[in-house]
Amino acid sequence: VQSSVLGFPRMGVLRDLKKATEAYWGGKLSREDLLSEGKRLRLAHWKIQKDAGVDSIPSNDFAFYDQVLDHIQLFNAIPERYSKHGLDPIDEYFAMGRGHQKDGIDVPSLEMVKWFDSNYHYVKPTFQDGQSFKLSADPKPVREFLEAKEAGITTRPVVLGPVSFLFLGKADRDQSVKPISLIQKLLPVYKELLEKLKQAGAETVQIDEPILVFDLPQEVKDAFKPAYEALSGSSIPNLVLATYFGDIVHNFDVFPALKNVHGIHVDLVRNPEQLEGVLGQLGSNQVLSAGVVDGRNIWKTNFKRAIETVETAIQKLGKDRVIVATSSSLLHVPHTLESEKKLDSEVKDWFSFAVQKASEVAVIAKAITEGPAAVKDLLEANAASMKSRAESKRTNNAAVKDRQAKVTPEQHNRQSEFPARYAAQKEHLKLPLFPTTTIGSFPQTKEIRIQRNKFTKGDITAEEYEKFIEKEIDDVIKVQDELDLDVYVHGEPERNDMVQYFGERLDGYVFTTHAWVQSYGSRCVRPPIIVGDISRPAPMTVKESKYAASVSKKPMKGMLTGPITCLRWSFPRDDVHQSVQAQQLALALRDEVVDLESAGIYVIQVDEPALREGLPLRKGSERDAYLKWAVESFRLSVSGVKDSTQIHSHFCYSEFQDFFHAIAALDADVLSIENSKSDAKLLKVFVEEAYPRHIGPGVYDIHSPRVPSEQEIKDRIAEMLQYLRPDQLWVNPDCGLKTRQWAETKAALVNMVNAAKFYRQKEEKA
Ligand code: THG
Ligand code: ZN
Repeated sequence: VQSSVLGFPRMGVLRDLKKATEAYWGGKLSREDLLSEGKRLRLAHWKIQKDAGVDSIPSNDFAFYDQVLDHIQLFNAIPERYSKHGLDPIDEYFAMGRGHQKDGIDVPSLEMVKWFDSNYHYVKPTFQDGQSFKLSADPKPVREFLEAKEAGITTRPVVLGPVSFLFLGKADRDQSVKPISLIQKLLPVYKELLEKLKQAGAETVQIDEPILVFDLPQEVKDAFKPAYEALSGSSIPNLVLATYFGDIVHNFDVFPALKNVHGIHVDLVRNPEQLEGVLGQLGSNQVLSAGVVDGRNIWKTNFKRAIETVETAIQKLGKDRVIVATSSSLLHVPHTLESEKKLDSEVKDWFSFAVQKASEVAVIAKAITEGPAAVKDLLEANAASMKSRAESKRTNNAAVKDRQAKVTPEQHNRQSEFPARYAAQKEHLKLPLFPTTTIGSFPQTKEIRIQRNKFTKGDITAEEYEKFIEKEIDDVIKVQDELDLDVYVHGEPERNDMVQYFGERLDGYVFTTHAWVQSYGSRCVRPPIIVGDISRPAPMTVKESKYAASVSKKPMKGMLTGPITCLRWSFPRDDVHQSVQAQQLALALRDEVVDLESAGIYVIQVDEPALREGLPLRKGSERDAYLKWAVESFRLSVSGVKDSTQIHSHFCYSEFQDFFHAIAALDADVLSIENSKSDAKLLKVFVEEAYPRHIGPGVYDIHSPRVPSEQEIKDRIAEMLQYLRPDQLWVNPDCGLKTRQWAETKAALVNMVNAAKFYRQKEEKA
C-alpha cells in the first residue's frame, strides 16, 4: 500500500513564514526575499516528507496567507475593488486577505471565517452577479508542482474542488448571485488547470471536497455530477477526492456522480464507523484513501488499531486499492516535536506533530506492505507508548473522577431565578441605568510584552514582574476613574493568550514552547495540551483581580474563560469524551469563581467565544447532545455563587439566532455580544423570545482604530432601545480592547460614557 499526507503546516520550525510575511508587510523584507523564503519552506517540507518515506507528498498546500485565498486568485474571482489598482499579484493577494491601506488605496479585507469546526480561518470567496472565471497566467499549483519536480520530488498537487470552492463562498455585498449556480462557468477553468497539471507530469491530484461532510442542499449535491463528469478523461490526472472532519454516509447519493474519480479519501479518525459503508459504495476500480493518522490532534497514532482498520479495507479492496493517509491536512498540528526541549519525557512520548505524523503514515504502510517484522521495533515502541499513556498517573486522577461522580443537578442552577438575583444585585452593586463597562482587556502595549518576555526568560524576578503588573493595573484603573465607567476591569496585562494562560495554571495540562498552529494569515496560537484529568491546584486569577479591586472605587469585574473555550482551543484528550473534559474544566472554574467572590469580586465574566464553533457540523441529535453538555458545563462553572454576585458572559459574534436557545440557557445575568457592525434588527430575537435578562450589544466596533462620535453611539443606543427595555441595556464596546492603541481607546470610551449618561438622564427625568 501507498502512504500519503493531505497537507503539511507551512509556518516552518520557528514560524519562519510568519516572520517573513510580517517583515514584508512592515517594509523590512523585499518581495523577492519573501518569495524565496516561501520556496525554501516548500522545499524543506517536501524533503521532510520524502525522508520520512511518504509516497504521495502534497504540493500547493503551501500558502502565504490562506489556501482558499490562493484559489480566489487562481481562478480570478477577485472583486474589482482589489484588482483595479494594478497591484503586484502578491500585494493584491494580501489586500484581499488583510486589507490594504496605503499608496492612496483603502480597501478592507474579504471576510474571514472558521474552516469547518477547526480554529483555522479561511478567506471566504465572494462572487458577483455575472461572475466569470479565468485561470491565472502562471497557475500556482503547476508552478509548485514543477518546483518540486525540479528538486527531484514528484508531488500530488492539492486543489480545493469546484463544488466546495463555490459552496464555501458567498455573493459579494449587494450581489444576489447564488454561488452554486456558477458551477458551469467554473468547470472549464478547473479542467484547464488539471490538464496543465497533467502536462507538467502530475499523475494524481488531490481534489478536496470537504463539504461532503455537511448536510447539503439538493442543488449543491446535484452539482457534483456535472463537475466530476467534466473533470475526467485521459487529459486529466487521476483524482483522489478528499473529505475530512466528518462522515459522508448521509451523502452516499452523491457517489454515483463520483464514479470517474480514481479514489475517495475519508476521515477514519473522526468517524471510523463510516468505513464499512464507504467500502460498499466504492466502484470496482476505485481506491480508498484511509485517513487513520489524526490531522487535527497531537496524539501518537495507535499503530495496532490503524493497521487493523487498513487491513479491513484491504480485505475488501486488495493492497493496490488502499492508501494509508493522514485524516486531514496536518495544517492543524504543530511542526515538530523535536523543538520541545522542555516537555517531560513521559508525555512527550505520547505526542506526534506534523513531522512525526508523516513518518507514521509511512510506517503503517510499510508494516502492511512488507509485514510487521519489517518495522518490528517501531511497532513495539508504539505499543509501549500506548500502554504508558493508558496507565499513567498523569492521565488518571481519582479525586477528579470522584468529584465528577458526585456532581448533582442542583449544582447547575443558581440559587434563585433571575428576578430574585437581579434584586439582590441591584441592592449590592448599586449600578445606574445603562451601566457602562468594557469587555476585559485594555491595550497590550509593547512594554507589557517586553516585561512578560523578560520574566519568561528569567531576566526579571517574579517580584519585579508582579510590581510591574500592579503598576499596569493602577494605570488602567486611573483611566477608568477618569472615564467614569461603572464596572471596572483590571485590563489583563498579565495574560497572553487566555487559553494558554489558564492551561498553564491547571493540572492535567502540559504546554509547549514552539508548538504553534496557524490560526489565520500570519497569526498563530499555541494550544495547551490536555493530557489527563483536570484540576486546579491553586487560584489562577484571584491575585490580580483582588489587587485591582483593592485600588478601585467601583465594582471590579473578574475575567475568566469558560470550559468550552478552554477545551476547544486546547488539544483535547482523545481517550475520554469531550463532555467529561468540559465538566472537569467547569469544576476547576467553579472553584475559581467562588474564590473570586470570596475575594470581594462580585461581578464575574466567563467568556465562551468558542461555544458556537463547537457545534457539530450537521444538524440533529449530535448537535443537541453537544449543546446539552456545553450549556451544562458553563452553568456548572458559574452557579456556585450567591444571588447577589452578577455573572456576565461575552460572545464575539452576532449570528446567535440559530442558536439563541443555547445562549439563553446559559442563564447569565448579563450577556455582551458583538453587534456593532450588524443591523440592530438582529436584537429582535430577544423580544420575540421574551429574554428577561440583561444585554450589552456592542455599541462600537473595536476591530478598527476609528473613534465613533458621541452622536453615533447615541444613535446606536436609540436603535437598540427599539428592541430592548431601558433597564435591560448595558453600554459597552463590542469586544476586548487588547489590540487597540490607548489614544483611540480613551477617545472612544469618553464618547461611549457620555452617550450612556445622556440616556440615563433622559430616563431618570421620564
Ligand atoms: N485564542 C485562541 N484561539 C483563538 C483566539 C484566541 N481562535 C479564534 C480567534 N481567537 C483567533 N484569533 C487570533 C487572534 C490573534 C492571534 C491569534 C489568533 C495572535 N497570535 C499571536 C501571533 O501570532 O503573533 C501570538 C500570540 C501569543 O504570543 O501568544 O495574535 O484568542 N487560542
Ligand atoms: Zn469579543
